[in-house]
Amino acid sequence: MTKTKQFRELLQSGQVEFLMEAHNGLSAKIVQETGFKGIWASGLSISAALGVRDNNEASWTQVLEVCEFMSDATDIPILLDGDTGYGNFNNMRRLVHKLEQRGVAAVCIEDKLFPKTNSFIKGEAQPLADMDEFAGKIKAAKDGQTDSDFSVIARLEAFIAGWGLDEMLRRAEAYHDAGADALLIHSKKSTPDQILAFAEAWKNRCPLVIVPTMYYSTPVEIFEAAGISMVIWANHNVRSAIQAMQETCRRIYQERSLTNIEDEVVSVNEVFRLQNAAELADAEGRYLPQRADATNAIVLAATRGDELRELTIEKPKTMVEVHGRAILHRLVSQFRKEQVKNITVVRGFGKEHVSAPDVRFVDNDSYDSTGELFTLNTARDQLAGETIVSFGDILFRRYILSSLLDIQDDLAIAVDGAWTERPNRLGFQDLVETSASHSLDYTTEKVWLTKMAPAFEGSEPNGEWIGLLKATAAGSKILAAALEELSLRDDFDSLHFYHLFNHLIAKGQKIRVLFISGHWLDVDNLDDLAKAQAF
Ligand code: SPV
Ligand code: MG
Repeated sequence: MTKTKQFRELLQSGQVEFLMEAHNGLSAKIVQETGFKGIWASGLSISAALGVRDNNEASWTQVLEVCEFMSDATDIPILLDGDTGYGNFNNMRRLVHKLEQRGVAAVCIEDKLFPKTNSFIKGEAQPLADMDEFAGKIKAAKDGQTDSDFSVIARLEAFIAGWGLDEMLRRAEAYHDAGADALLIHSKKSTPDQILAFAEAWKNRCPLVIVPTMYYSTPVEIFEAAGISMVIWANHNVRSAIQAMQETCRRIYQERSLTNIEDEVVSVNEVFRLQNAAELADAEGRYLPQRADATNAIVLAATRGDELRELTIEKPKTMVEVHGRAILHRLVSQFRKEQVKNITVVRGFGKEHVSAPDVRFVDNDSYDSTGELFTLNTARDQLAGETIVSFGDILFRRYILSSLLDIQDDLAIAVDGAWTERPNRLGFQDLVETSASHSLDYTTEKVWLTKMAPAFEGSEPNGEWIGLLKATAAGSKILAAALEELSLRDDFDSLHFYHLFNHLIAKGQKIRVLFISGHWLDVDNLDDLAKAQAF
């Protein structure tokens, strides 16, 4: 049922109904969760929550924005306290138009002058609107609505301004004739006398709405017996929020600690629940590319790094420090940031000097006489599930790893398309040829590895592999099987990664290429290390 229809049914239900005040999306949601069937978007509360006075200091569009948040957060109807309509009949009909667009079910306007003041501040001193002018405003609002169920309520302020029942009835008649769907009878007395006298005289000719803020001790049965249609609890959420915030602030300020307050405020999980964080998590499952729950990493860190000279006399290059932090530790922390948690490091040279928190170690004790594939093979049983394989001497920007993790092809490698800007390594690079060259003209076409080699003769490579490989769960199985096959070769001890990739390509396996331009380096020698300090 539309919110406008829900509201109309509340007005005409034949029993007393209640609206509870809200002043933002959060409080509106709490009102709805509690079980209330409708919301009073209070001018006093909204202005107070915005930190301004209830004197039309917040512009009407600012109030509208708040209403939109409240409406988006809830399914029950909202009655906006529209003050005096923020201008004349013309402003009023535009307000109605905008409220309908934002899903607000009804508006109430009071017969005072713009800018108004809250009824409980010097009420008698506040001039009333000209009755006919106000009736015209009501008529314009009714004529302007496009949804026939939208409700316009005329609020009478004559009692507040010190007038008697006769003036109230005279005005009520005029506003009723102008088309008001209900009348809000306001009183600032501590007893309900004025309200009850009006209700008796009015004889139920249209629904009556009341705001018992000042005559709060009156039992609801009295209103029921008087035939009141709707009671508004007008400001009690903002008042209770103020009290809670004052107390919490005072305690934290005085105690300089959160210890004692923690049990007295809601948990952050309650905040997330009210924000419906669960729905977003659900939607992420439907709309975002899915990463495996747990990704493994194998870091190949067996080699010494002879060219780093005195820095690797005892420890291998993976433990050489860049800005006071071992390369391995940098790698491990980057993996953790991307939720790659199960990390295996293959050690070799200086293994007793290789350490990192919460990682598993396996050792290639014949590191001196074996190559990359042998080292990887040492950790072959870790090639299960989604896995990153990384050299232990590289540094790279975080996006490179996260982009690689987003790729869902079985095998993917990061390739530097700007490789010619790197120093020549005389045959120690992993140069690649790809199905298309690196281009800044991003297309959706995927690029695949066609060959990897330390040197190219007669053709130009398209880039250099940076030493990062990602395998999906299926890709890990493919890698493990290929390693097993290659391990049967006599020359397995001397094989490199390019042998593995070319072997896979020859078997028809596709290996996806993620092109990057720089933003990484490997640390092979002292020059590299100097560059790494500036990385
Ligand atoms: C409000 O809640 O802003 C009202 C009701 O207009 S009262 O404060 O009682 O005037
Ligand atoms: Mg108000």
